[in-house]
Amino acid sequence: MSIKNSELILNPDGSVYHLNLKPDDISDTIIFVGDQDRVEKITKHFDSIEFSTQKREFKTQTGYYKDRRISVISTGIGPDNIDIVLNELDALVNIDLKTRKPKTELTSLNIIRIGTSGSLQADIPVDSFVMSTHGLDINGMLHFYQINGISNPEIEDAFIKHTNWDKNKARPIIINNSKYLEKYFKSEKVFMGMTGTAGGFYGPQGRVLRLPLHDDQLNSKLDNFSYKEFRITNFEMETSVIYGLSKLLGHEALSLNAIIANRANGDFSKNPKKTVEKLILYALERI
Ligand code: R1P
Repeated sequence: MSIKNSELILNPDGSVYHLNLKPDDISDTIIFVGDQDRVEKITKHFDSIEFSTQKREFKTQTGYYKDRRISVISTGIGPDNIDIVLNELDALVNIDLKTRKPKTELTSLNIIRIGTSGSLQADIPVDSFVMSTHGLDINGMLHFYQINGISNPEIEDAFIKHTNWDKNKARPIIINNSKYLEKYFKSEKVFMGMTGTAGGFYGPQGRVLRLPLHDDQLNSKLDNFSYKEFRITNFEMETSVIYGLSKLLGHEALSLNAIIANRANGDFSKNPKKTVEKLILYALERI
């Protein structure tokens, strides 16, 4: 059965609906950034750029860094955008866009997120790097898929108990990174830990401007959660869904985070651009 036009939407030129991409436009190694202006901060280090496009916040460039063909794509902000980006990238490699049928031989993409994030731990300072060993999903998007078997119920149960998690909120899900990618990017320069992925920037990450929070203790409960060797190191808005959808679709994914704020002691980086640039170079050297 072919996938209907309303479900897999293609533009008149045959590209996928939001990303504006055709299969040949992308590499199987893809760097995700949030900010569309960060795409060129990465590709300025490339030896050549063969393809560029942009639709809305989704900007893509593909080119060569040394002998590696790499695509860089901006995902914008939040789990909802990752749903679009990962499903459309997967369609580019794993669905025949002419017959609109899934391919029998599947391609696995290598996805590396280079993001910014706030540390939740006083000992993980601004301007450091965190590699997400797990994504702690507290935004609920993944519950719309069949997620049995991709998560860590034992750690999730400990987290639910520790935080007295409200049953009206989606059950937290904890998903592992790609161990295959981890070994290329791990070093003494990088902190390792669980990354909380929220579905918003203010209330969902415990920031109060004018609205009171449902649970004003949630951030401190996240700070002091520990289970075996696991603790929650940082907060952002994409990692858990990148990990979750990648596991479901058969792709390898790893999230690297430049720590630009420290929520435990209130610090903010004096030069976040420099920290992001350092993380970009760190990632490119190892890709
Ligand atoms: C919020 O300001 C955004 O910054 C962080 C969050 O995850 C969210 O997307 O990451 P990026 O810098 O990668 O966008």
